[in-house]
Amino acid sequence: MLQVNRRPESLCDVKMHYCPGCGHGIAHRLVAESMDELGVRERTIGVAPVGCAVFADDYFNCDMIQGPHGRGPAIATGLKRCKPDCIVFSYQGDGDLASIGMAETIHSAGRGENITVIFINNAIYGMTGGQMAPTTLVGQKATTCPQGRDPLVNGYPMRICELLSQLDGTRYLERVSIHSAAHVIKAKRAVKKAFRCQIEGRGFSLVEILSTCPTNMGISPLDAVKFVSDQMVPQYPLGVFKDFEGGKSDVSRD
Ligand SMILES: Cc1ncc(C[n+]2csc(CCOP(=O)(O)OP(=O)(O)O)c2C)c(N)n1
Ligand code: SF4
Repeated sequence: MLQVNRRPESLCDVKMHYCPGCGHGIAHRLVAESMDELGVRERTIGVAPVGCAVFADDYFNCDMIQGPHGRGPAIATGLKRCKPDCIVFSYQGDGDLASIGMAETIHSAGRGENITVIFINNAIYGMTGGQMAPTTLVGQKATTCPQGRDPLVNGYPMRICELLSQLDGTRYLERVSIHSAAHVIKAKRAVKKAFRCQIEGRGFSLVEILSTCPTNMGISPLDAVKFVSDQMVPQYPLGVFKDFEGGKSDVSRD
């Protein structure tokens, strides 16, 4: 029988611990397929975050290192500078990347490090029980804003791609989503292109993936998908914010 779909070689043959309907598993597959298709698995080093993806080193079949509490891009910077032939990616949630690790995110992007960041924006802190994230929507309930996020008290959600697009060091920034099969296919293209950006030595790349956390959104997996498409996408418009192919940055690493 012809096998049409199979587990990518860059994913270990183990059960993942993610909740039903969680977007992390899909995002992992897209990263793994990209590594396979670009033939870089054996020279790739991934940095795992704090948050639910803390066990990513059990799942990706490449070299991995732990980079807790938002330090991912700093660790990725060190790895890439010491081992320029390696492909280095940091995999981070919105708490990890946009809260605890905002400084590392901005400064690695500003320096134009030739690394790839995979940013999972599920609008909430997953692992620690549903606290408000920098990306939590106005009106969205979280354990630390049980009445819903109020901008007067909690401030406004942060759009990371838009923020980073102001920095000359960034070469490829795209926001994608996984709320439908068609969007997953587009997300895959973006992840692969981000890796290609690094392989070609062009500089900092980041793909923001709008994702689901049904457990802490307190809704079913299907409703979580709807939440992403109906609530998150209007707040976080999908698209390319910086592109090294016809891009806006003038930082040259060629
Ligand atoms: C009570 C508590 N507050 C803060 C932390 C630090 N911390 C570890 S993971 C995390 C949130 C991670 O959320 P996110 O990065 O959005 O990833 P997700 O779990 O949603 O994938 C925080 C704040 C902690 N471990 N415990
Ligand atoms: S808590 Fe949320 S982010 Fe974490 S595994 Fe469950 S669904 Fe995924």
